[in-house]
Amino acid sequence: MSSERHFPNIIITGTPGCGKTSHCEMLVGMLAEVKHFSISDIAKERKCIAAHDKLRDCDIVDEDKLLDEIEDDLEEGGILVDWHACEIFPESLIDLVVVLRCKTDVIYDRLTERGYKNSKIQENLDVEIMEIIVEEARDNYDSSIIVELESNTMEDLEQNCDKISKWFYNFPTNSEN
Ligand code: DAT
Repeated sequence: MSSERHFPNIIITGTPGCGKTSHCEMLVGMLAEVKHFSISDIAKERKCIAAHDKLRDCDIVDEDKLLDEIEDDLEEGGILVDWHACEIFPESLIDLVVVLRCKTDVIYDRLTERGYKNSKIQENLDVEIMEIIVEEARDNYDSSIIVELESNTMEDLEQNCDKISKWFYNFPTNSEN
């Protein structure tokens, strides 16, 4: 955790469909000081797409370029990073990593509604079942800054955002998740 930043940087991560964007949007409404950085949007806007993976039907982000683009903002603080991966962001610039967790039937329904094809839904269900994103967080950040939160219901969403906003305002004195 850095004592230089006035406001913390928080990664909101998790399997696609788990509610990252919904959490960030609710938090933006609750916390006047935060900026929502949707990494997939920023990568497109700032031309950080290295290629398109046809098989998986997803963009491959040039992670070094992307990090160069947003590093100054992260140094200032108050950023909500919204992405399904977390490892590219240096630990020195991150104060909290929230990994959203979802029941597989809930993710299945959300991704079906989004129009994903079956193979892409299955791939994402595997990511959730195998806890790939939690493992990635554990491999890259101190366990004291990682928190897993359930995101199955609207009640979960509201409670999670309450927790995160309390933590946000207690920063930097609060090292507890
Ligand atoms: P992500 O950004 O992780 O891909 P999202 O925020 O776009 O996910 O959410 C996908 C859909 O699920 C969207 O229709 C909103 C809904 N949703 C997200 N979190 C939820 C929650 N905790 N309870 C109910 N619906 C939720």
